[in-house]
Amino acid sequence: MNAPAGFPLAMIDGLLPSASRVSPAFDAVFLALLLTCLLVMLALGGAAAVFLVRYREGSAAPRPPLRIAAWKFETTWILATTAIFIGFFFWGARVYLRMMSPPSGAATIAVIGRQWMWEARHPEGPRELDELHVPVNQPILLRMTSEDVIHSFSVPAFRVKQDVPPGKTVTAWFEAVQPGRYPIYCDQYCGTEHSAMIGDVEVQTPEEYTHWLSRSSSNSEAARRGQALFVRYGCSGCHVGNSAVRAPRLEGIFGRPVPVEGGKFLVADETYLRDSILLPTQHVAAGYAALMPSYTGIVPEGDLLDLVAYIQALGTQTPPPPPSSSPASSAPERVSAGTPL
Ligand code: HEC
Ligand SMILES: [Cu+2]
Repeated sequence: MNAPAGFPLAMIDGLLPSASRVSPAFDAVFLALLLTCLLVMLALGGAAAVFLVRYREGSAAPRPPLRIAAWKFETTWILATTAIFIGFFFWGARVYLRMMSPPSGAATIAVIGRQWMWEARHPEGPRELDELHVPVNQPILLRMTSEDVIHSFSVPAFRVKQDVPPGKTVTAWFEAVQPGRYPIYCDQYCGTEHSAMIGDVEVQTPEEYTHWLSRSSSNSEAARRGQALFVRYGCSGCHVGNSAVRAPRLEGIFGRPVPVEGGKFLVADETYLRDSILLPTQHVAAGYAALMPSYTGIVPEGDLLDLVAYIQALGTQTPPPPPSSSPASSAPERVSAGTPL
């Protein structure tokens, strides 16, 4: 990975990649503090061990009176260590303040923590789950909230860790200096699947990022149109939570194998979704009656693409719990609520 200058820092880098603008400064304080404490510990422990043996009761070691006054020795020792550790305080505070003050011109991305995923919303439109695409060498300001309990957004490679409590917006910033993938963790125990609340930051070159952004923006626009069409063509009447007709939920099916009549599994890719809409009797979802009407000649090609984009966007969601028996009237709202597009 990207090794910062100097031996001890490179050593840390071998254990933990350092990929942000502030991480060398962070590592320098951390390592200097660690080494100083280690030296002090060895010196004190060593002296204690030597004195224990040498001046044990009955030993022949000479015990002449001290040649300097004890208070001089002790004052020097106390002042010197105090100065060193106060020095550490100011050094650490400087790095901390730098980490807490986003540079002007940082690009803002909203991050939402919820049990158990990280959602990122880019101001240009795209949303992503458990992934965060950012351009290299560009300061990024994260404005973070939680929808339920305390989470903690952590990217060790960037030396970023920020608790995200509900009912509050907190910020963190970083500037990635090396393209690559770096793990995101939730660092605050937040329930059963806390350990699964992980993801990746994908640091891209500016060209790759622009490309990703435009592709995702057009996808997300298509999905937004698709969401409206899903209601307009009446799909939501059957496919949403508590409808009268029993139809499969479409969240989470994209890209996954779905069971069809006859004991087979088919991957729900674009072709499968297209066929399901135009020729629903061709592959009937296992366990469901073939009640879905054919939309051949009803849904034009462009709308079909948007509907598929919508189902694809639903695909990143975890499937909802099985439908309960409450009234169907609230059905259309349930589609739009919490649907990342
Ligand atoms: C009258 C109710 C009804 C309507 C309206 C309806 N569907 Fe369906 N849909 C079903 C049923 C029932 C199934 C399961 C049986 C089957 O596969 O034919 C199904 C299956 C599907 C599948 C395959 C799911 C899987 O798990 O294999 C997709 C995709 C789908 N519908 C999309 C749509 C879209 C998009 C629309 C609107 C353009 C729509 N449906 C309108 C009832 C409906
Ligand atoms: Cu969490």
